[in-house]
Amino acid sequence: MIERTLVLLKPDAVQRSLVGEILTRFEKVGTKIVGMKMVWVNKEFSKLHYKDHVEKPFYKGLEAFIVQGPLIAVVLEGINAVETVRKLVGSTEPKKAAPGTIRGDYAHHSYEYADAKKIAIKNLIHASDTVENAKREVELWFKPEELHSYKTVHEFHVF
Ligand code: 3AN
Repeated sequence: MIERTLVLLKPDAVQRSLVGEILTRFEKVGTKIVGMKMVWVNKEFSKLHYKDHVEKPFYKGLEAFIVQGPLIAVVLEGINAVETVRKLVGSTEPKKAAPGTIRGDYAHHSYEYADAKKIAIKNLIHASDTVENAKREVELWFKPEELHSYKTVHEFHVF
């Protein structure tokens, strides 16, 4: 039941200075940061990360966006962390994301607008969508020695 999941605070989150506020959301709900680093990825790495999307029409814009500046890669651990984190992040399209979710509170970009401007949808975050993808993505982004096991002071109440 205790899972690890990959979260990326994409270049828009970094450049809008939202890193602290977004990380606070995950810390408040009690998920534990077990790995974190700033990375500026290239196109080759983007293709590995988004391997299921490379053939899709929106991939070019998505790639241009993800390589455009540094991002923060985070591994979070918690009870059903994949599902919990996706719930906090909200729907892929910020316009539709519910208030209270990260995308719903900090963005309002739409597919229609992004398509018309031929740019990627600016939705601040990537979060692994399945336990299987989480495992693959954590291994892609982090070496085993970059991930840490430790106790938080409030673990007694959360786990
Ligand atoms: P999520 O990140 O919410 O899991 P996915 O995995 O379906 O969404 O898509 C990966 C990324 O591709 C999204 N975060 C978004 O940036 C982009 N994307 C997905 N669908 C579209 C679309 N129809 N038009 C433009 N960009 C898209």
